Amino acid sequence: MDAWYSDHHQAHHDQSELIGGQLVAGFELPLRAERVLDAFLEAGVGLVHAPPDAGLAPILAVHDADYVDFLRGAWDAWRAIGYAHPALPMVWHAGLGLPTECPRHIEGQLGYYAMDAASAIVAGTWTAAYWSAQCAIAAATELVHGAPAAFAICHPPGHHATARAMGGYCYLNNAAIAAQQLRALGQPRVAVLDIDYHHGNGTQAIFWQRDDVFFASLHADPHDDYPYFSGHASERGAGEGYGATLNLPLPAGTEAPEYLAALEQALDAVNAAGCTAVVVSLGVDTFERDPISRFRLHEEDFGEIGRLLQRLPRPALFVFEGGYATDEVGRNAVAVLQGFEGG
Ligand code: Q9C
Ligand code: ZN
Repeated sequence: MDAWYSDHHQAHHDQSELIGGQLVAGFELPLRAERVLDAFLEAGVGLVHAPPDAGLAPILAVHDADYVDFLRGAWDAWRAIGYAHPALPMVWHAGLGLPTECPRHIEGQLGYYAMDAASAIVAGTWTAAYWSAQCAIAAATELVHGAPAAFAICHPPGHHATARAMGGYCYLNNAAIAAQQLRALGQPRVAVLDIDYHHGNGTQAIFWQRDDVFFASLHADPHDDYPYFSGHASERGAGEGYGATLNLPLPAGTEAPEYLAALEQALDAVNAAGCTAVVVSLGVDTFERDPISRFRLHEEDFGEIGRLLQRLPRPALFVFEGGYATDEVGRNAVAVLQGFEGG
């Protein structure tokens, strides 16, 4: 399979992150995508293309226009009041129990459009997020033209971003944009299978009330891990979308046998849902030495995951999400693709 990668992703760098109350250099580095690109080329999986510019329309098919305007202008507004460090939200309206309006001040807007303080905005964030989404859009478009599989080497990642909020290192939901693009180009029912360590809350929320996109996710039990407020097994979707969401939370310390059994359950559900195309949110932060996660998958388990994914419908689009063990992230992500292709 071929991959899509844009050098513009490097513009999103030097974000800060609050860990245990301390502002530290973030885990979410451009180096991660570079390692994935290197491993993809080294393994000879396929060609790598730079995405063409498909414009804002496929992004606006998923995200609200006011949120997109905020993302585009946030850094300049932050700079204009004299701040030079990465922009982080510090005030939220959650729990106030009153209706609200979008603030005019950038500090208020940051909280209005964020679910957490894990997604700093720096000078190049919009450029990088835009081109990350373009990688997913280009790969989805390629699938519609007949390729059985493709890989979008997205950075920054996307699956925590909702239609109108950033969070969890994510700004634009690349997987959701790709799934919507597949729908727009004629696929009647699309699945999103999310195998990142963290629940894909953004993707779930975007398709929560829809029956035409089936969402299945394996992730850390949200009672104990980020994003905390979604990903419980009881969440099944609503309205038309009731039954088109499947959550399989797993405990801290989960190893390959339990993980692969849950993956088989998700694959059964995707196949039973009669989907004609699939987007895989490919996070490899399930790795035993991932610095922010608590599953215990070994290097060789990623190939096995890929082999199990052969049961997915075609075409299949892999969208890179999390994975923070920088020495192994490339090999682990590419091992899934190689397993999928029968290697
Ligand atoms: N103690 C993705 O993998 N903070 N995002 C976690 C851990 C946010 C992860 C704190 C993690 C976001 C795409
Ligand atoms: Zn993750």
